[in-house]
Amino acid sequence: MYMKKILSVFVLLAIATAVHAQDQLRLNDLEYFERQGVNVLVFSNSFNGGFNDEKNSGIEIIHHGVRTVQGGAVRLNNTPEQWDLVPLMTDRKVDAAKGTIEVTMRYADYDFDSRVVVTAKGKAVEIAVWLDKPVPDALAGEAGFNLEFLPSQYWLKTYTMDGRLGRLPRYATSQTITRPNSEKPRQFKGFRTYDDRGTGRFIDPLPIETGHRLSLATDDPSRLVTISSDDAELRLFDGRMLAQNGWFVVSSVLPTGKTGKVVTWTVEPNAIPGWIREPNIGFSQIGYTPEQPKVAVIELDKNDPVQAGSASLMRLNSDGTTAVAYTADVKTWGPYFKYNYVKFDFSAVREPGVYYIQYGKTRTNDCLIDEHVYDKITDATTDVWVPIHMNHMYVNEGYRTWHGEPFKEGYLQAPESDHFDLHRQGAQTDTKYKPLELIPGLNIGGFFDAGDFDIETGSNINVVQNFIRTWELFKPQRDETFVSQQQRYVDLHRPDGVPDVLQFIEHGTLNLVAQAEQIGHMASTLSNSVLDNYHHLGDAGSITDGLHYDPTLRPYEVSADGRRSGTPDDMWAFTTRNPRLDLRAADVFVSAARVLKGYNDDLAERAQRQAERLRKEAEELLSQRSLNRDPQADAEEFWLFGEASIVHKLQTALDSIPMKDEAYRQGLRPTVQKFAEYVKSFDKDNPYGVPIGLGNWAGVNAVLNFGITVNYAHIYFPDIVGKDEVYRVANWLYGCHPYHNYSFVAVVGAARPKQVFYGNNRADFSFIPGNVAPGLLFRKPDHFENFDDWPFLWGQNEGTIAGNTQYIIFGSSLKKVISE
Ligand SMILES: [Ca+2]
Ligand SMILES: [Ca+2]
Ligand SMILES: [Ca+2]
Repeated sequence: MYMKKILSVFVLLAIATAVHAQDQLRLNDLEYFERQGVNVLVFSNSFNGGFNDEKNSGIEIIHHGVRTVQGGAVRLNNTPEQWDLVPLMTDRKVDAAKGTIEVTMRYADYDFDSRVVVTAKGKAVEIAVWLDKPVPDALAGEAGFNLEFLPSQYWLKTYTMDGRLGRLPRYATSQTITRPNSEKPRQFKGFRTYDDRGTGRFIDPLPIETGHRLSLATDDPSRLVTISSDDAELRLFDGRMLAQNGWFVVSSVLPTGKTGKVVTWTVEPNAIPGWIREPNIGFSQIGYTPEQPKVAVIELDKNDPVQAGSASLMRLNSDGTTAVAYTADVKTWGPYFKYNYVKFDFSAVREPGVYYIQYGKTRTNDCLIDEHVYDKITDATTDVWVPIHMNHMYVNEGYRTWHGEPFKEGYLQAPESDHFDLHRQGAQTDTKYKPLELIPGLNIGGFFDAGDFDIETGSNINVVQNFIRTWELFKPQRDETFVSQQQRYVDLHRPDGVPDVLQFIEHGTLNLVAQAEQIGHMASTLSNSVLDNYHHLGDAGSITDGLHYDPTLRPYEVSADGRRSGTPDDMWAFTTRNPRLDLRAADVFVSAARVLKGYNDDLAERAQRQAERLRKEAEELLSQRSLNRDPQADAEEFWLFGEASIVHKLQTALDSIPMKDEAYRQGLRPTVQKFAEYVKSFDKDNPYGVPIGLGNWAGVNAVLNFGITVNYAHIYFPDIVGKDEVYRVANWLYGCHPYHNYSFVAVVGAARPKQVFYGNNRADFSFIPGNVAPGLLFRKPDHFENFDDWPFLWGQNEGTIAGNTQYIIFGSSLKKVISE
């Protein structure tokens, strides 16, 4: 009896130890710390995005499937903004035996180096900051170790600091002080994110709480994180006091005059015992036509065993009853990055009706099977998103003004300068204008680039091309928009007798032709001159004061006649000549002249004249300069045409078919055959059957290009690329993708479109109808993400004018295939 008791205690201890071991954070083969429900990443993603602090870097925590914590690094601000300096990671060492990751960071502007060593300690990680040299004097009291928490996952949740209770605020309402600008650490390239209104002082948020032991989300086990430090004070800040895209920040100032291990934190993210992520049943939210293949892709936690035979399609009858329409075994596709995938094929169901999918305990929202489900997929984009992005117009919708008329004072010649939106003005302006001289006539036509309000000339050329293509291929007569160039007024949902696409072509061409006429060639961009209005959120009509900048006046002073001000807010035209851009403009002018003839003959003639002049001059310049490649043009084209070249080349060939003979079409057959194999290859590449991008900007443009080419390959070669293939991209866009199953197109996807997008109204946690999100952003080494409660990450949620007009072509071509 005695022996037996000892034995069972021993066994119990052994079991306890085994369970305990499973609870530990361990450094895995992918070089991050892992336990069930918790991933701690240490600079798997470093601060090297295109736009400074993209809130995607440093020490990050993926907590029960959601990346809720990032920005863990030595930073120079309590609540870093996008253009505050970010550290360059100069070294990263992973020691599997010791269970540590060590990262070396450098701020070259301050010759300041630091190291962060992260070590697994049971359920927690220890984060230690090491300095070989003391903090530079200029950063004393400023540099600290920070960790940032996603507001939308933490607001309204409770916290404790040294036992004191609090609740994290839904909206930023903490307190600030101001300090002299001389004390502000330098921002990116010396730009300033703020307009100090002549005070010479910047805003510094005060902490909400300070102490040594902080538990965040004590009321939510899935978000609970405890941080403690004996050697440093923890300060909790609200980054939204300075910028709407700020996060909650926990920060400890690095001590001055010290070297060695200067700050030590213990960070313990809670793990719900035995947590398994709920299955994500990917399906098309807009539904399915009766004849099309219908396959749901179910994304499963790697610890979630496949439930054989448990997927059903349920039918919601009009008498309020529910019935099983179809049941089948799911088929295993296998692992793809961190999850496991199975498929549920319910193509056999063809009866029109309202259905939902049930897998185990998980059920989806409902969707339709009906032959008309695709009928309206482009309407929100053409009727709402595009007109709202018309620049230099007042845009009204019902009772609401989307924006007043922007940039009434026009555009100034940019002086030699660097820029915050990846542009540059060289020493040569290549124009007759002096730096900061008004270039007349540019404030007409054109489309806002994206979530910002500049005119990217390359993108605007794409937009006009996309609309011309839409017009010539589909001749859409849809008229839901009133456009008056004379009144500079746009009214949504008010037909005016002119097809809207024609008016959009005219609007884009007006700005491009004005550039050619006034500047003599194409500007690379018409953009903000100061960073503090580049990040403007709200009415585009109030970005600038509408008054001409007059440097003889003091800042904020207005001239007696009320027409000029001393506020340097006027937009700039970046005019360094790029003959390749001029050639692209010349091409689009020729097409625009063709389309606009008979509608706006004057503009058609001007476009034709500029096309001929630009082409002649550009060709001369290119031969004179014997340019090989303009690196800037290369960079631009990377953004615009980042898709696989096979798609681009084939699309160009397919577009020529209507102008060529039958022999040409037959000659393309082997290429289309190869393309058909390429299309099928995605069934093996990933569970969703489309090209999935892994870049820092999610891949919807490449997916749309792929989709357009599949559609046209089917239209011209239905025997090689079958009709079933055209639904791949639609399924992906409208909900069959990783992370969640919401439609990436705002308001399209009848039951569950995404709810927040990165548009110019993002601060309202809203969307502009018809916007297309970039989609699934890949975070190294194995995480896909698309936030639907936090709009501010452009790489996953920002619609662009070029991408959204490309969507119109995709949607129009899909409708054409389906209707035939
Ligand atoms: Ca831009
Ligand atoms: Ca119209
Ligand atoms: Ca102004």
